[in-house]
Amino acid sequence: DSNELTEVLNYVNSQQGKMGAKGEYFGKAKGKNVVLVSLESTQNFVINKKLHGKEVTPFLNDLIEDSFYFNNFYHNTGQGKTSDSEFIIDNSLYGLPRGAVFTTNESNEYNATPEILKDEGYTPVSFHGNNDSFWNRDIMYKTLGYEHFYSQEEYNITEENTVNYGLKDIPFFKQSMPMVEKLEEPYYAKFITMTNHYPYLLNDKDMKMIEPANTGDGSVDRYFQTMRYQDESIKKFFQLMKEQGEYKDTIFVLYGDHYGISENHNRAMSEILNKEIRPFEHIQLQKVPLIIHIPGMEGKTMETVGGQIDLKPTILNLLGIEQNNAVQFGTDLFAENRANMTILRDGSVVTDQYIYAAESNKCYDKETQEKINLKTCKPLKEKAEKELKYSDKVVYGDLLRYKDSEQKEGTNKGNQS
Ligand code: GP9
Ligand code: MN
Repeated sequence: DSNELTEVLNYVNSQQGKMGAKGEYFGKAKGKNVVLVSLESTQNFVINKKLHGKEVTPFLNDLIEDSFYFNNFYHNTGQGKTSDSEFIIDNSLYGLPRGAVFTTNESNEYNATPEILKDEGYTPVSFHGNNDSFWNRDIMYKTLGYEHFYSQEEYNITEENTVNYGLKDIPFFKQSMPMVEKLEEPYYAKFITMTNHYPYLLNDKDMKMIEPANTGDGSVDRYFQTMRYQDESIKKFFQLMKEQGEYKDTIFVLYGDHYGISENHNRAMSEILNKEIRPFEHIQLQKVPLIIHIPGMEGKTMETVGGQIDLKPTILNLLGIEQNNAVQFGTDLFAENRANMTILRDGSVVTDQYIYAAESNKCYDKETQEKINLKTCKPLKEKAEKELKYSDKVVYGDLLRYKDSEQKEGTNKGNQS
């Protein structure tokens, strides 16, 4: 009931930086288009990685130089994979401990970024070359406030331009451009890539721009090829955005949606990384890249520890949209007083100093990378349990329906003061 909502709000309010924390970039991208690019299965270890003497992500490596690049950024997803990342990013709530919130709680009341931005005059849309009902997106997107979903039916799909789940990334971006042209500005447009998806297939020889790795584990070996292909597609997308005159009025938020290489491939991964994969490394492998590119702004590597949960307040703050009394678990990644940490869906925690690995119940010192007394991680473990429980309460109890319209007004229109 509404008392439960108050309890959650009190918790969120009591946590460092959780609510209302603002970074120095507040309002710096006011009125700009927002382009989100979901990088399928893209883990951070590929950034600046060389294989056979060649960069795996040459375009992203260059882009990072002119962007805010967060090198301690984690996915917070669970079983809902891509759909969890979408949910977390738009709501600053966690996905569920089991299943996908996109399919189990699609009629809840939310206060998602697309809905908030629509009230600010934005056009919120999503682009993806798979059928619209995958992950229940057709239903959930309406709930979250997307105005339109450009899915499979709106693309020209042939046998030649598809692989695995659907349209390949290069034709995906190319065919999206005329649809982007028609969007009323400013827009909030999400592009969900797909080619770098397990089991990492490319049917066209020309698209294999790098030799596979040679661990003998086929999916790990091919991962670098589909990753290299994805990088090329992003490069082409940026070129097209420039050619079409969209680029300079737009901020770009590129992020990895979740891990691509599971624990089943630890043997091959230890070969790739040249070290044993202990729980410490396993957690570090949950890092995904976050690149925030604002044309005309200088690049900077950001060390702050964060996750997808932080993107909603980060984006809204860049746009100068104030959040009052928002039920959200993330903090503006640019805020100096934010708690330097993130919580993974399995209850693991990463801070600037420690890693708590929930599955194995182990505590590590980040600097020495050595296991330390579990007691040190106990407060982190407890905080994670509490926070995940509160988030789950919001979703299972559909608590946002108790947020009265007055409160909602305050959330949405706070920048008018
Ligand atoms: C499917 C694509 C992949 O449309 O988003 O989903 P995933 O399996 O990564 O959750
Ligand atoms: Mn995915």
